[in-house]
Amino acid sequence: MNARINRRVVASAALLLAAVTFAGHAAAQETTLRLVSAFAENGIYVQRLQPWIQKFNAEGKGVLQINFIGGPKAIPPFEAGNAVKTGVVDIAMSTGAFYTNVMPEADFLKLTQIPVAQQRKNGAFDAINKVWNDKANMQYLARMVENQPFHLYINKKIDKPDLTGMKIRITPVYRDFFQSLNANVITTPPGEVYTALERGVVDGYGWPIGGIFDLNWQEKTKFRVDPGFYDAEVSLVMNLPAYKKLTEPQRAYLQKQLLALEAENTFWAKYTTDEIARQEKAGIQTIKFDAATSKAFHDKAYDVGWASAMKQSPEVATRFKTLFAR
Ligand code: 173
Repeated sequence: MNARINRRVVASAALLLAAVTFAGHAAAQETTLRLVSAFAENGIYVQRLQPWIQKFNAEGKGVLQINFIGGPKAIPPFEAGNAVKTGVVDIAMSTGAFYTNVMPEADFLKLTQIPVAQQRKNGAFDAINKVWNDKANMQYLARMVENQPFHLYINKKIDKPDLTGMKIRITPVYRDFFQSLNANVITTPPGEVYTALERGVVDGYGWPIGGIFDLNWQEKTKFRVDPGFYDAEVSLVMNLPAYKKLTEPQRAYLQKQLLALEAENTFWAKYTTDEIARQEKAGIQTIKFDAATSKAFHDKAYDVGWASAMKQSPEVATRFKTLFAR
């Protein structure tokens, strides 16, 4: 009798212990990743990111969570890449041009001419990740902006692609191209563009087709030069050790949400149409060249961009060039 009770007590104690251990284990399995944005919190990119994070956290309870730390007020935009590389944060939403201080190859992603869905199929995505892993200690997670060509916005009228005597705000995206058009260039993060325009420190700036209203630049912008060139790349990048530390279910969950994020990229085509109309309504005039000059302008952007890439990192640029081509 006693022996039987004892056995039962022992059995239920063991069960309880197992349950507690399991619960403890399950709780330990939930990981929270710290995410920063190199772009403004009120801007379109963070606007697109926020609902994704909400869904991510709602569906990822007990598995994986994301804690949005903040934008440029939390971290200077040109430091977000280093913060990911060193593990100060787990994930950044940034663009390669903002972390050329980690590796020059980061800025090559503006040269892709195929959608990210196709990059995943043709090997470009894996090739990018190999470089990001090896040189930046990063996992390249997902590209959340595409179909957003860059443009030159200026306050002085030009009738040919010659920027002699003009000061243009840039990031590494535009440096070689605008210099090849004789511009004087000044690098600033987006947060300094408005003041630079207001004070006449610059006569213009580079930016994608969408988003100039986010920081009120339309107030200080007279002309947009067409055509656009390259494709604005905004992506999520993750500290590689943090990525490797994820369990198999966590990584599968992350991957599922990343692919869902990229599937939303159809948004950008309509956004472009809307932003063009909005710019026109705001009184921004379009400067267009004749067909031959437009083609030469566009071609020159890519020629100069790839020549610069080849100079900075010939082996990687060679590999990327075929994989990024249409
Ligand atoms: O102009 C910029 O600040 C820049 O390089 C960029 C890159 C991607 C998206 C938006 C802006």
